[in-house]
Amino acid sequence: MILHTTQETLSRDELEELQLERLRHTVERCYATVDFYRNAMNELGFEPRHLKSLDDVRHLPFTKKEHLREGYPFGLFAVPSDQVARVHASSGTTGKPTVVGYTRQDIHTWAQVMARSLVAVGMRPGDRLHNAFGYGLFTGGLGFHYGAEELGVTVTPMSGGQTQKQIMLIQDLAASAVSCTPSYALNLAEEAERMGVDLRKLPLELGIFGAEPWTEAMRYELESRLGIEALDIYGLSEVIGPGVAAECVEGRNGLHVWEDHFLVECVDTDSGEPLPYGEEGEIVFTSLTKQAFPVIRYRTRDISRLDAAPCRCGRSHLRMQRVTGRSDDMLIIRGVNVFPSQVEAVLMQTENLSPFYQLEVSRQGNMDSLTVHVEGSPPLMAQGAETIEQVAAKVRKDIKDFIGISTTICIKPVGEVARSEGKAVRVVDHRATR
Ligand code: DLL
Repeated sequence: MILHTTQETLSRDELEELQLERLRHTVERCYATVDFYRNAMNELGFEPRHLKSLDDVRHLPFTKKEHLREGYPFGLFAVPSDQVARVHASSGTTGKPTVVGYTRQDIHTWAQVMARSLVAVGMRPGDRLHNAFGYGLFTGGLGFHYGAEELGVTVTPMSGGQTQKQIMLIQDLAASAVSCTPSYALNLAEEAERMGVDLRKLPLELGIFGAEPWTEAMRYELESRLGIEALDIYGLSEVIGPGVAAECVEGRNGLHVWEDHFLVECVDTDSGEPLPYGEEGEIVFTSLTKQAFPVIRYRTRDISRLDAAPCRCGRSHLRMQRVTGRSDDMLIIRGVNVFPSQVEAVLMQTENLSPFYQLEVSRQGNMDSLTVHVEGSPPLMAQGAETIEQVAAKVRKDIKDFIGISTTICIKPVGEVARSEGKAVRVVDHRATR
């Protein structure tokens, strides 16, 4: 069986030649058809003919979320409306969502990169996927659905919610893989335990998780509680949806970016200057084959690193390391930068805590304060206040030692931290509402 497509194993030279040809085409189309891109290029004195090599990408303007908002709803579309076969939208935390569009060809491209991602994480035709990503405006559900069908996988279009029913169907339909956010996977594990269903004894072998940051420690927690191998998949609606990059089961160390479709850069968050491989910065994508909604140098705000080292799977495409967090989720607590995932890593290494947590930020006077709400295991809660306080003191000390901030740790009984059905809300920031 062919395990990966020939585009995944092109030599660097072949790949870059293909990328340059596709980049030229994309830039020309954007210049010719989208006012925003033409104006932005004109402002920098850049014309499509100036694009001589891939390195010239750094002379192109960045596209930011606010530009997409200003263009709401169709301002950045590059095809007439009768060629748009579908739209999706990403939920903005405030105001209008961002609308993205696909031609029929784009939907085909998306299905292909998703099918490729599913192969990378270890799925094969004939497998059975229980897809618990939300169907609708969110790209998760339909992205996985089309990719699974493209590959020849049987898909259960479950969507989110109805957790008990999900457990029943995973069991009865003998799912071999489940896809959802890592936080919802935890929710599934907990519900199964409550229902007396041992997921580890079922045919379920693989979890494909993404759409939110998660840690290595969370991977091991999910693997042991569900009896699966848990792999990471990445994407964003502005670029296509899920399937921009995926981990491979052979390497389990970074996500291969499908570079024949998405040109990736890692830039300094403040200066926007490209960074060498290995350095942490903001990931930026330029779409190379999209028709309806091409993006040029889209600033994802996702923080990661690019890795050009060969992977044992044989794919030649660069890997991006697990996303640590979004630059806009980064909390600055009394001058120290903190990502929720750093707190997660400390919580997950502490015995007797359950992995459900939420961070609450508030301001007293001029001082920011961070309270970590986390659930204790039932045995811990049964031991009484003194023992609970000892665990809280240890977590407080570990966070101070590893991250450098003082926190208040609030250990609660099981069920008192909100459960997620999609992307978990990790931070409640009361400062933002002032
Ligand atoms: O979350 C697409 C997706 C669906 C990806 C299902 C993976 C699985 P958006 O709603 O537009 O699209 O949100 C995109 O989610 O910029 C990241 O901040 C975050 N994100 C996505 N995948 C990962 C991941 C979908 N594997 C935003 N690790 C992105 C960390 C992720 N963060």
